[in-house]
Amino acid sequence: MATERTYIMVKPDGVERGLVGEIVKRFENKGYQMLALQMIQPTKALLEEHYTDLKEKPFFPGLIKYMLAGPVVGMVWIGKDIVKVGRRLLGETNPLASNPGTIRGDFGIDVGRNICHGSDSPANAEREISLWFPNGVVHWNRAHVQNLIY
Ligand code: 3AN
Repeated sequence: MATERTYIMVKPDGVERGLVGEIVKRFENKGYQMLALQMIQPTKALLEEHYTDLKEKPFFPGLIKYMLAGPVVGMVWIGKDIVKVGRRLLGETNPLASNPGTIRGDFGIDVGRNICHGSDSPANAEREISLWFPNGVVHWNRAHVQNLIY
């Protein structure tokens, strides 16, 4: 079991449908801690770098077009095994193959509109965090907040 960081991103369809709060809630309810959050209109260059492993896929141009359709909400989360468990919370790439109870299983029907992104390995998580948060991410300790009794 490893304490890791991951990059979770609500895609333009998820933002447009008002699912940001729902997705944040699921990660918070699970017990994970948010380190950073931003709404950003990504550039084509940023998306092409983010999805560099997929650039030979036939759906790549459509994927970039979809991701450019509006702002995304990107987040950094931290916690035990969060890369693997986070992807379980998201569901399968294809929402039709995703179990009810997962984000994609509960809210999606189309692989080309699958609501959210989650890093697929700890190494890719760190790559994506550097890409989307080039100024770095501030870490905070939950105990500090919990101890603020006045
Ligand atoms: P995941 O997002 O579950 O890690 P990847 O990395 O294989 O899945 O694919 C990245 C994104 O590319 C998906 N979230 C989806 O938006 C899109 N995508 C993947 N496979 C297809 C496909 N067969 N047709 C259309 N879009 C796809």
